[in-house]
Amino acid sequence: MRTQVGIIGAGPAGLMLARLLHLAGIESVIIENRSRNYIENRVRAGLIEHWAADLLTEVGVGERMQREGILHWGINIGINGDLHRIDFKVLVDKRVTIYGQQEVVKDLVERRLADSGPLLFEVDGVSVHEMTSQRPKIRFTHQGRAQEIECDFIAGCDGFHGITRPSIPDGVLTVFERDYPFGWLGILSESPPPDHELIYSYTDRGFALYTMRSMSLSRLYLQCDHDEDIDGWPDARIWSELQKRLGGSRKLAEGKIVQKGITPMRSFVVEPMQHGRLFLAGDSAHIVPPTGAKGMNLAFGDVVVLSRALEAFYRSKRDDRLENYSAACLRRVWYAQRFSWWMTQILHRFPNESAFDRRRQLSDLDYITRSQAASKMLAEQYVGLPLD
Ligand code: RFL
Ligand code: PHB
Repeated sequence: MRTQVGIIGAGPAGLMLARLLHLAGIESVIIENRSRNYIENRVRAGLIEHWAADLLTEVGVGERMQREGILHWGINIGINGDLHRIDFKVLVDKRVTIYGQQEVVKDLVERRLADSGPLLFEVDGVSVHEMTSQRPKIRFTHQGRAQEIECDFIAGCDGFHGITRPSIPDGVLTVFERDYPFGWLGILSESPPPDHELIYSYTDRGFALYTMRSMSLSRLYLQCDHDEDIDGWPDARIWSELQKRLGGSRKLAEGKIVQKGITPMRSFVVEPMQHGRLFLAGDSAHIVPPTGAKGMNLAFGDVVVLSRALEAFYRSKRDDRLENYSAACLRRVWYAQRFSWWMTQILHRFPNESAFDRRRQLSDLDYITRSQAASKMLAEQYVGLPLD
């Protein structure tokens, strides 16, 4: 096979990149190692920044999101049971959209198939070759047959556990990372959320987040130990802890738990996000803890930059934008890293924290809920900084 851009991974990054390239008249092939059913049902992110929701609409995949997504013009911060609202409408006149990542993936897959663009599921043994040549190659097996795609460029959109980042030779990438000594236990429950907007709840028992996929399906998270065994969390214990961490500020209806899992928390960036003609985008290049709701949005940001650079290359043979890809992404990436780290560190309990640390967190929370300048700083970053 021969194509202009070989895309590894059909997550938000790979699928959006393929759509943007299609609109620019650039061919691509996407390969994905999971099944269509698997990627369309994987429960992950649920919050889309202002500009990213506009992007989905502009590229022609926003129709169902506009019907089924829920617009939020603010969030609540709970401080030991006292709720404080941060009003995005008043502060920055922007909103976020609640719409599941797997719904975004379904819409993008459907669009890709309507575009008649190649999208191969359940590929195996993927490897990349000759990254620094003019004709990099992707090898893999599909339906039992060995295949090779010869490309002009390769986009590594294969997530944090993918193969593209580790294929870059030693010494090229610098890693910046931080692990957090806790995780999030997340559930999906067939019950209404406690509020029509999100509640980020700081409590002496640890952090909890109350969000939703719809007004009858709640997505609820509890801070837990990083090595916690899910079997130690029967449903009754989860509900009891969620009730306590809401601190009576709202009524929490309990329902049937339809999904349950533990997510580790990590901050991670590699620099640069490119090597020769291989470009990393989304989680393959960086991970944020979910507290700031930035991961999927960052993935979209990267592929917008990459598609513009590829368009400049094919339209006018300019490679300066490709050369500058990493630098152009990293400013946004680091803003999101800092924001996600900051939200994480003001809201969670840490194993070796002192009484001083707890007072400092409370003071930070008090400041962001009382000072207009501070709440505007939070709002501006939460709804997402626009792309340049
Ligand atoms: P993905 O979604 O991981 O997609 C990568 C795809 O590549 C495939 N793959 C391969 N394909 C071919 N060959 C290989 N060798 C391959 N190896 C892997 C995978 O099967 C997969 O289909 O990465 P992408 O596209 O960069 O998208 C990133 C987002 O998925 C991620 O950042 C977000 O889910 C993070 N995140 C959130 N982001 C938000 O913007 N808002 C949120 O509210 C939010 N909440 C969350 C989150 C992530 C969470 N978890 C579970 C990590 C909440 C949670 C709990
Ligand atoms: C989610 O809807 O899953 C979600 C929302 C906000 C976050 C993290 C996760 O900060």
